[in-house]
Formats: sequence, structure tokens, C-alpha cells
Amino acid sequence: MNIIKIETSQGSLGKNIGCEEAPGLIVKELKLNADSIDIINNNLEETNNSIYEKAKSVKGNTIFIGGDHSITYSTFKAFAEGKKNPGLIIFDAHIDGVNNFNPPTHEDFLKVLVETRILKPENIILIGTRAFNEIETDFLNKYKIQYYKPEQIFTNMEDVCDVIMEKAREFSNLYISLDIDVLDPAYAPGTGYPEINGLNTQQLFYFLKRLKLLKNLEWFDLVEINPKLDLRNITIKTGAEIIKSMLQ
Ligand SMILES: [Mn+2]
Repeated sequence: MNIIKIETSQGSLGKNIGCEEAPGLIVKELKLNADSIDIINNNLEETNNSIYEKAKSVKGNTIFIGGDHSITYSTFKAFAEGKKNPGLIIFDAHIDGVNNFNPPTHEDFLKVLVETRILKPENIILIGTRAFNEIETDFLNKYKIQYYKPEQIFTNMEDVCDVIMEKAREFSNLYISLDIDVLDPAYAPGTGYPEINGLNTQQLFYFLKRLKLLKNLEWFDLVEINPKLDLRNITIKTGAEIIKSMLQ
């Protein structure tokens, strides 16, 4: 398994500065060796190119540790190349479908992937969605994107997971992206856009344990952890457990 740090908060519009420190701290917590991607200071477009080029050269199963969520635009773009029917499962409180512009930021990356036809909307599964605004609700409806609110998980977790697994098996290749704010801020306070009423840690690990069994799962990323906003290192430790669980 490759582990690659992407130490940038450039795509966070200045709202999650500090999340560039998470990859180093998580890797240290786990005492792992990890590769890293060159970040070009104050240049989101060049940074995105650097992420894309490096990701393209990766062979085999890989974990990326960010960083803000804009990194998933470049890593997924590299992932999708030459693949028949790639799919993306995203754990996130947010939809990240505000604008379609270049370079994509952490609140736009999903819309850009869809509207540049890198990712088929029917091959997206959002989990833990709970921050809705008009623009992004229209985006979900327009493309009929599948999403699961926390309430559905609280009341019917196993069935929701069954449905997601069944859908994900149709993808030729699977990428999972995990924004830490899918968790309730009580479990992961160190992040830029906390949203109450999220998943708890046990629920998240239940999903990861099962999704890991999917044979088509190849790439995984963890994003939006901000050590500067953390309390007693809880979010870094949670991030480290997530990475550990994906390595087992
Ligand atoms: Mn988010």
C-alpha cells in the first residue's frame, strides 16, 4: 500500500488553514513512512497539476492524506484515466458542488469532476450529507446524485450499507474519499466547517470495515483534518485510526 501526504490547504479558500499539517502528524502518530507530493506555494493551479502528475505515476493501492478536499479533484482525475467505469464514494457533511471553475476549490471539486465528465454522476455515492444550500441541492437533483443523510444511517445503518455495497460493486474501480467532517464535531472537532448531527466514530468504522471488503477498492483519501482547530489531539488520533483501519 502506498501512503502519500498532500500537505496543502490552498484549496480551502483560506478557511481551513492548518490542514496542511495533518498528513505529517498522522503519519508520525502511526510511525509510518510516507511519500509526499510537491506543493507549489500560493498557486492552486500548479499545485493541482503537481498532485495530478504524481497521482498518475502511482501504481497499486494507495492512500492519500490531505490536505483540503480540493486534492480529490486531481487525484480522482488521475485515477479515472483509462478506466472503464470508475466510481467515487464520498463521506462528507457537504456536497462540494458550488461552482464549476478552474482551479477547483474544496467546495467545488465534485461539481467540476461531474461537469468536465471525468466522473459519471450515477457513479457517485455521498454518505453523511447534511449541509444543504440551494445551489448544491439543485446540483444533486439535476444529476440525480445518490446521497444518504445521517438520519438514514442512524435508523437503518446495515441496510444503507448493503445498498451502497451493491451499487459500488458495479464500478470497475472504486475510490473512497473521506472528509473528516462527516463525523459529528463531538468526535472530530479539528476541522474548518463543523456540522452538527453527524455520524459517530463507531458508525464510520462500521462502513469502512465493510467497504474495505470490496475487491474493486483501490484508492482512498482522508481530508480536511485541521490540527490548529483540534482539541486534545482527538481528530488527529481519529485520522490515524482511520488510516490504520484502511491498512489492515
Ligand atoms: Mn466537508
